[in-house]
Amino acid sequence: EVDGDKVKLEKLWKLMDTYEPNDPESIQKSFARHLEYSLACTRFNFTMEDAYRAAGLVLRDRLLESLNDTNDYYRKMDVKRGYYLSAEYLIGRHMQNAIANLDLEQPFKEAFIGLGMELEELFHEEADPALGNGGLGRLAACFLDSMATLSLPCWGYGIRYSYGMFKQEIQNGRQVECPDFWIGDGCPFEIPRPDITYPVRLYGEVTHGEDEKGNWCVNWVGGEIVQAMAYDNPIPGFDTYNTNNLRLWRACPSKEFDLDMFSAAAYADSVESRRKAEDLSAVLYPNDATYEGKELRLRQQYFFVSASLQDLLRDFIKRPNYKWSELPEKVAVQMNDTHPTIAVAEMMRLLVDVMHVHWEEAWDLTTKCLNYTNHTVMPEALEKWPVEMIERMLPRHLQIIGELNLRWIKDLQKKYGDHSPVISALSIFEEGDIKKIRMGNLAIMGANKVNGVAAIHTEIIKKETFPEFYKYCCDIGKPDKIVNMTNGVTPRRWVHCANPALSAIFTKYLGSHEWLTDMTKLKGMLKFKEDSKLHSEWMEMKRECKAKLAAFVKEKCDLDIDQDALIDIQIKRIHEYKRQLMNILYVIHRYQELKKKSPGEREKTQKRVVLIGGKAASAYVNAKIIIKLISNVGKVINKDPDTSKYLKVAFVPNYCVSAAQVMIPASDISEHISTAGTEASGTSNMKFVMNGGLIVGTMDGANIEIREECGEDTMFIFGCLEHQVADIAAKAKSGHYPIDSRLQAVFQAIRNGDFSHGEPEAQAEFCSLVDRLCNIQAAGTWDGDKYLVISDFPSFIDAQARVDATYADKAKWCKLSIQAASSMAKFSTDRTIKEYAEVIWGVKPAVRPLEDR
Ligand code: 73E
Repeated sequence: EVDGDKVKLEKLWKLMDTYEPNDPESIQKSFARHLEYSLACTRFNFTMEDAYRAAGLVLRDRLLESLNDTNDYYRKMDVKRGYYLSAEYLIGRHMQNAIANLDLEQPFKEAFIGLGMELEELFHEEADPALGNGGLGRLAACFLDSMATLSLPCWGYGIRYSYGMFKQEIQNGRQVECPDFWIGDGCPFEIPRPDITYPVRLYGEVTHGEDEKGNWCVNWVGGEIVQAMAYDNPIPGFDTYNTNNLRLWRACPSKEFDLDMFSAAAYADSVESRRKAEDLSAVLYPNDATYEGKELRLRQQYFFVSASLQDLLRDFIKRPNYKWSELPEKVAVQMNDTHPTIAVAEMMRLLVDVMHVHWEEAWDLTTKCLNYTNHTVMPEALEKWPVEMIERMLPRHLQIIGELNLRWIKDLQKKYGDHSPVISALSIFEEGDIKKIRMGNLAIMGANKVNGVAAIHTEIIKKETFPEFYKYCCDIGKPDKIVNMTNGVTPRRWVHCANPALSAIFTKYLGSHEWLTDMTKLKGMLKFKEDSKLHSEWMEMKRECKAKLAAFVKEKCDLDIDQDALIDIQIKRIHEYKRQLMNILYVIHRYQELKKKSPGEREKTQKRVVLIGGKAASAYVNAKIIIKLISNVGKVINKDPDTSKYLKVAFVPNYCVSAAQVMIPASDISEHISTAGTEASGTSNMKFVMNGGLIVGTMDGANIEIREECGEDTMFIFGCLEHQVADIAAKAKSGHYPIDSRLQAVFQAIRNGDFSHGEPEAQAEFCSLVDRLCNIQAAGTWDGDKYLVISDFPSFIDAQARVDATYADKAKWCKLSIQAASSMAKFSTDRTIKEYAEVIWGVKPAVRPLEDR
């Protein structure tokens, strides 16, 4: 810090006694200044990208004022802080959202119109930061928006990957992954903080010694040290002066040079090893809901967890006269899935080894501060790291985990007897050829609260994923250690920004935009649900969205779509459990039915455009074949003159947040059709309904709760229920698994090569998909139709028929659309985050008043 006696702080202070003015002319001036002085362009010669960047800097100035003053306010009020630890944030583009949340829409629009520029054009210049895979990462981003909007003193911590989620290109119907260097020439919304760095050690060994006071202590020494450097991303709240922070860590070489190395011939090696440190935060692993035991991934996890905990503890001890016993009154940490759960051991290490807190007290503090969210019950996603790997990379943490487990097992033995089977299920260590550490068990043990992300999911966690834990919690009188926190989405991005026409309707009919921070206000729309004036405005809104979608599909797929058709969309990661395969099999069935009809009969059928989009993990063979099948089916159907007027299907490449913002508002129907009990929640289902789309869905994840809120008539439900799955699978194993004749006809067409375009490879792949579904008994183990596509297919056809019948009555459809969209209050992340803050974190709003600077 500068010397306050010498430097004229008061004078400096007075120079900035006001905030940057927000009238259109000041915005224009600020824009011109940034063009010239920040970007070194001239005011007469710049590109659209320069204009975007300069506009971004205009916003950044305002964000910084608010971020700094919010931080000062939180510090002054000495409030309890919440910290969200997530390996992923799928934030999407900043600019439009920042303008809306800073309440600058009007002046910005005027300012840029005055300069002859459309804001929309600027928005398109921005790269879409995709530092996440799918729902889990997007949820984290929506959470940040709600934390800021609710004026909660909460920060996000994560990794600043240089390469985000890959860009998906489709070449000859197949996915090709291209690197996404989203940073390009720099992101104007982030603030690099070279002054905020922490060392993170990896590998090395543990030795014992004495500290300065002669006390016995543990030292973790050697190995390599990487520096974590902070990049801050201001997160403005809507209708509040609070701006929170998303702090992302970038790996940099350590600051100290090994001078011996530099003087020797090893100079080049030394530089190379420093350069390698940067690999740590280079790339996001593109796996969603699956897990690979890759060493670099564990390094990434430890890297960001260690830096984040060091940062938040440093902030805690900056407070005058801090006491460790106060930590749980000042700090709550949320671990987003198992990815950051090494935090349990790292918190212990920092408290015990670095801060010299006694083990028992450190454990008490750790288990009071940390919380864990589980996002999936798919066994392949529950992380387990080989003990050998942890021992090499984090030797001290292995000791800590070993000690924690020892104490834990002793406690369990006292309760359940020495040889109870419960003990091996609850142990952090999994025995076997390769001994492993179960991160889920470590997380639950170290957490104050554990939560699922939808009602059905939380019940499955209790009964199936972690039944022994739940029983233990009940036995010690704490059944509410496991709680439900149903997911949500932010209405600011997903209604107001994505669908301005709908936002305007809500505001007009409700008389204010209060619904944007209190979605229960939307209930006020229900009294207009049969109002013919609203109907025509609502349909006009849909037409507008469909026109934007049509332009988008033309650009991305070179396909013309009929804007009067029913728009049917399935966009999400490609995964067998999400059953995109069932969707495309149905499209083939629909095509076959159309072909059977006379031209006159065809005239009477409902026109449909089916759009499917999503990325497949690069090593996920079946998911990639499904993409190819969808593309190929599209090629056949779209150019068939008998049917193309009535049915079109396309695979939309590179599904991402900005694509979602165009596609979701335009849908009539969207598909959320996972096998019951497999999709923890789903969140796009919520976005579609908020935009007036209806859902074809299974009784899975949040679909169940959406239906409860909106009414059974607004959802086209089909398929078996979660409790029926085991029975159907058991019957299938014993050979009873009938295939509907309509599905057999679809299989036959695929086997005939109707969609293979004479490509032998595709033909073999498509047959492999079909064979696998039909293979109900493979070598005694059931590896056939694991996700019950065959079993659910007939009721899926019925559901689609109900869709067509309902859509035929336009007024009825419109009424259901209004009814559903107006009943979605529960699915705002404002509600979700309020629950986290109240039930889990104990963090209260700290509303920053607007004072002169
Ligand atoms: O059902 C979604 C859920 O809506 C679930 O599959 C997803 O999380 C969403 C938000 O709660 C999810 N993603 C992952 N696990 N569950 C995951 C796992 C490993 C790597 C990346 C993502």
